[in-house]
Formats: sequence, structure tokens, C-alpha cells
Amino acid sequence: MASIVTGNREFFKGIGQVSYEGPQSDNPLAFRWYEPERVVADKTMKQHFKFACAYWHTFNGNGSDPFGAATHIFPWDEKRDAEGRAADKMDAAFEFMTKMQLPYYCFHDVDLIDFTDNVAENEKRLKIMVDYARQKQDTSGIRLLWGTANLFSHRRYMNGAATNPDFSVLTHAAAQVKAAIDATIELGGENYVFWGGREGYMSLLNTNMKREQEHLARFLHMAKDYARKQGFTGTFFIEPKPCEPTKHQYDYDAATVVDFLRNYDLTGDFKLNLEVNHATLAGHTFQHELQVAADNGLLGSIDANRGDMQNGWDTDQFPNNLNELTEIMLIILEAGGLQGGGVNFDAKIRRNSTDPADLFYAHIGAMDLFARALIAADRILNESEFLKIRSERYASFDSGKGAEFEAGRLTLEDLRDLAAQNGEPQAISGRQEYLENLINRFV
Ligand code: XUL
Ligand code: CO
Repeated sequence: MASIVTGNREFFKGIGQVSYEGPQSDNPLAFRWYEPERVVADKTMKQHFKFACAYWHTFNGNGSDPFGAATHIFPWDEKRDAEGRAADKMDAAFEFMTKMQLPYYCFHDVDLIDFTDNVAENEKRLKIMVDYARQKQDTSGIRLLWGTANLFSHRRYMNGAATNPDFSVLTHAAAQVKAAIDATIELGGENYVFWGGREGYMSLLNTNMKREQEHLARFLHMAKDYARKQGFTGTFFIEPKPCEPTKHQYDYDAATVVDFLRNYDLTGDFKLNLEVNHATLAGHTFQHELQVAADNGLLGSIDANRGDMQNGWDTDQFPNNLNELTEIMLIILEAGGLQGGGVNFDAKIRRNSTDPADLFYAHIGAMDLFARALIAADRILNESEFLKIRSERYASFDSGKGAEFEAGRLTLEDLRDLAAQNGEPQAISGRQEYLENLINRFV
């Protein structure tokens, strides 16, 4: 295959540069809140969020579902040959991201170009697209937030990738990860993600869970060692998800992954990439997942989207709940920001959203909402008694016997004597409704 010649085709005709016009604007193709250079809480909005476009949903997602074929017929999919199609898609992607002021993107290897069953041919194809992406990045200024390898779509991964009971499948997973790491490094990617789509089991009847998890840990160490040897200085992220496609995934939720990383000595290089809809599937709020990661110093990045409260699968809708996002931004701000990562829109427009502009509306709405939530969260932290109320709740541990307990200077018998001496405690309100109203004052 020869290298690609850039096309001059415009894919989103009639849609120009999307820019900030302010809350009073009624232009649906403008930002009303997202002002990239506006400083809030000591950083520009652009720096806070590092918004990224998910290549797979936005440029490969064709609206198909288990009941029906594609509904999104994209002009960049017209060419018959893999390279031509891949180049058109990349032209469309960089046109879209530039018009949308999206400073970053994320991809799986196979999102860039169709893969074959031949390792060397796939490496060659990926290299061609990486060379092309390098040029596109240089001219647009758009950067790679993270790269990853798709170790779940191909038939060979039906029993897992790094956790496959067949060693030869594991070697193919390694070949893909090696090439995807090379691509990420070549493109100046800031992070590398592992989402274990099929790293789990369908039935324990045929599964040695302990052995599979040890293989996964060994595999992650090998990938990390290789990347470091090649000079990669970014962060690795694990993206937790409880199930779908496997019945039970080993990276179930934030707490499970934190424990796994500690257990296998990976916390020095790995952090978490948390996704909203995955939290929902795990029976948690996204806020819970963020707090678990933040409390462990492992809050790396987020995949922004939302699920549907009436069903139990990964619908990957664009975010649109201001209260939820405000609570999310409170946790992120309190944690001092995301460590190395950003906000990747791992979200797709609906099957029946078939106008070219729909991709724009989806991203504009989400970026605006994050900006609004950031402003609200910053004000809540600085202008309200929010933090004070929470810290005062624990005031009894700040001095006296409570402080001695925290310092480990009391015994169980001491606590017993204090209880007997002081009698029944007074009821102290948790003030949940008060705090919910407080949040609502600022959104
Ligand atoms: C799947 C998912 C993935 C990862 C990257 O639910 O979120 O797209 O983000 O592999
Ligand atoms: Co994701």
C-alpha cells in the first residue's frame, strides 16, 4: 500500500466553525457556556476538560443495533478500498474536531482502518494511518488523549484476550497492544487505555478465575514495560465496567480495579478511566466511582456519557443532566483535577439521529453542560458553606477524645467507658435536603 494523498473534500458542508456566543444566543450551532480560554478555578476551561472525540462512535458508529442494520450513511464510508475509506474518515474526523474546537481525540487501532487476520499486514496498515494522523495533528493542533487496542470485536477474542484460556489468542492480543502502543507513542499520545471488554467470564463452570486474573496482570506488566522501554511517559488507564459483553468482567468497578492494581503492583503506572454508563451498570452513581478513584489518588480520566434509567444496558447517550454533572465537577475540582486524562465523549447519537448536524448538537450540548457545571461547582466551593457543612459533620474527631481515636491512642475499653460516661448521643441531622437545595441554588 502506498501512503495516502490528502483529499480536499468538505464532509460537513454548510456547518462552519462552532464558537462561543454566550447564554443569550439561540444559535443551535454555537456554544452558550463553553469558552475554551475562560479561566475558572485557576485553569482555562480547555485545560480543565481536555475534551476528546471518540473516533469509534463518532466516525464508525453507523446506528445499527441488534434489531437492524445501519441508519447513518456517512459520505466518508463510500470508497471500496480500506485505505481510501480510512483516509476519508480521517479527513472527516479532523474537519469535525476542528469545527467543534475539540482539542483531543481517542481511538482503538481498528477504528482507524479495517484490520485483516494477518499481524504484519495490520501493523503496516496502522503505520500508514499513523503517518497520516501525524500530519493531520500537526496542521490542526489536535492531540491524542489516548490510544487503545480493540481486543473484543474479533471472533478470536470470544473467550477473552489477555485472559483467554488459549495462549495463542493471548499472543495475538499482545501483537495488537504492541502496535497500538507504538502508534500512541508515535502520535504523542498522552495516555494509553485498557478496557477489558471480554476479560471476564461467561460461566464459572469452564473458568479458572485466579489463573485468568494472573495472566491479565502479567500481560499489563509486559505492556507497561514495553511502552516504558520505548520512551512512553504517559499514564496507563484501566476502564472499569461490570459486564457487557461478558457476564462478569474482572475490572468490575473502581474499587475492584484499585484492589487489582494494588495486588499486582501496578499503581505506579496505572490509574482509572471512569465511564458514567459503566457506573450505572455496576449499580453505582458516577460520583461514587469518581470518589473511590480520587480517594486512592488514581482519578485519571473520564469517559463522559449517560445510560438510560429505564433499561440496563450501555446506551452511551450524550450527557445532559446538569445536577449530575455539577456533582461530578465538585469531586473533580476537590481532587485537584484529572491526573493526565480528560473528558472523552464515549457517546453516540441515537439510531434515528440521521442529520449531519446531529453529531454537532450532541457534542455542543455536552461541552456546554460541562462548562456550566464547572462554573456552578466552582461557585459552590467558593461561595457557599458546602465544604464547611461536610467538614463540621466530623468536628467531633478534630479534638479531644475523637482526635485521640484517630491517632490510634485509644482502646476499645476506652471507647466503652466514654459511651458509659457520656450517655446517649444527641441526634445530628445529615441535612441532605438542605445540601440538595444548596446545589440547586447554583446550577
Ligand atoms: C465500552 C467502552 C470502550 C472503551 C474503550 O463500553 O467504553 O469503548 O472506552 O475500549
Ligand atoms: Co469507554
